Amino acid sequence: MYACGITPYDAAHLGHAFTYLTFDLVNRVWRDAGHDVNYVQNTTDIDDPLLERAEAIGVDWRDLAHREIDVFRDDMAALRIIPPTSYVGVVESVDLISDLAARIRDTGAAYDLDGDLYFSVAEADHFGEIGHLDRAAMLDLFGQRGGDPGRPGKKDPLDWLLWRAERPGEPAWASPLGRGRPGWHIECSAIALDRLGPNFDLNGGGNDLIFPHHEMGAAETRCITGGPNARAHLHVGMVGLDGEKMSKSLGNLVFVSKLREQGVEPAVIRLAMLTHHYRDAWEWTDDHLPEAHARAERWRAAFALGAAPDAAPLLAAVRAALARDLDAPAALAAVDAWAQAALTEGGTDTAAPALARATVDTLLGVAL
Ligand code: 5CA
Ligand code: ZN
Repeated sequence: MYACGITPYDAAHLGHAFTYLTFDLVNRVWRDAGHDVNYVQNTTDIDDPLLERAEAIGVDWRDLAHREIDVFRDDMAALRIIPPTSYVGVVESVDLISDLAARIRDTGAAYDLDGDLYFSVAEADHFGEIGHLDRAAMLDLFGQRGGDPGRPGKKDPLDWLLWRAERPGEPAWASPLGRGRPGWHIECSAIALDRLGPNFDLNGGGNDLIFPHHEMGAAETRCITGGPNARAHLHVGMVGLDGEKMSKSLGNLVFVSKLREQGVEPAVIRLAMLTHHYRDAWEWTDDHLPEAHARAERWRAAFALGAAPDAAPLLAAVRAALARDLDAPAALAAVDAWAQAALTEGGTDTAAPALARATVDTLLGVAL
């Protein structure tokens, strides 16, 4: 599977954490089913927002990226998110990416605009297969999410950048397309195709990436392979704060690293996020942490008992809940019910507390 990774210009917030928690649940479910999971995640270590932030704070863009990548990986480890098999940066993949852009150009699906290379949406068969949006919605989102619908000279406002020719003061790399740097979508198409091949099992990220990122990425891959890039897509609901999507550009953020600094146990942060189904949009509120803390304490008390009710049905219930479209809230409810019974009615199974703890640890990633 492939999950779109961070653009490392600011620390990981709870929205990012929720997205990677979701992919972690997929990873755990697949591993539990006996699969060998090849999980690839990119890092957008060169892009406009990174360059803009680096310039604004007077830091070299490479140093900013390295610093934020370190914080992100440390936060993910603390949250017990199993690392991807490979993290792949854009900077280290420029050859791969420019090669794919050149192959697309050679099919005739892309054109030159003042030295920049654009994918012509008119050449994209099946365009709309990922997001199923109408043209007005596409235009609107393209303008909001890094696209350039208004650039003069394009054949269609929805045509998108594959390769950006060198500009004064911007980093650039030599390529068959001349010196420059990659557009956004092509980085994920190229890295996924190289590491996972065509039609891999699962592609995804937050649902803010459905359009344009995953739509345009799928079109790039289809242009070369003639088929879909992935068998399925998974898109995670947006985490919000105070009525808005939590986003680096809006600045309404709750950082995982800040919560950790304040002494919040990572397992409690993870439990708080698990109370939401991955598809749903939800808001971070102040009651999340005390509720998750109370749940962690109840579960801990039950795991510490010398005997409890049989936990084999609990293991089966957690597996079944996750198998039903990763229903984490239902999995928590099953553990709650077992813990409640263990604490109030007791039980005679001396192996049960350890089995329940291992279930929660292994399948939900919550170590208590
Ligand atoms: N580097 C690109 C993907 S190639 C990017 O979108 N980076 S990001 O740093 O903006 O986001 C990293 C991941 O977190 C993406 O999968 C994105 O969809 C997800 N994400 C961003 N904000 C939120 C949010 N508020 N709630 C849930 N997921 C989010
Ligand atoms: Zn991506």
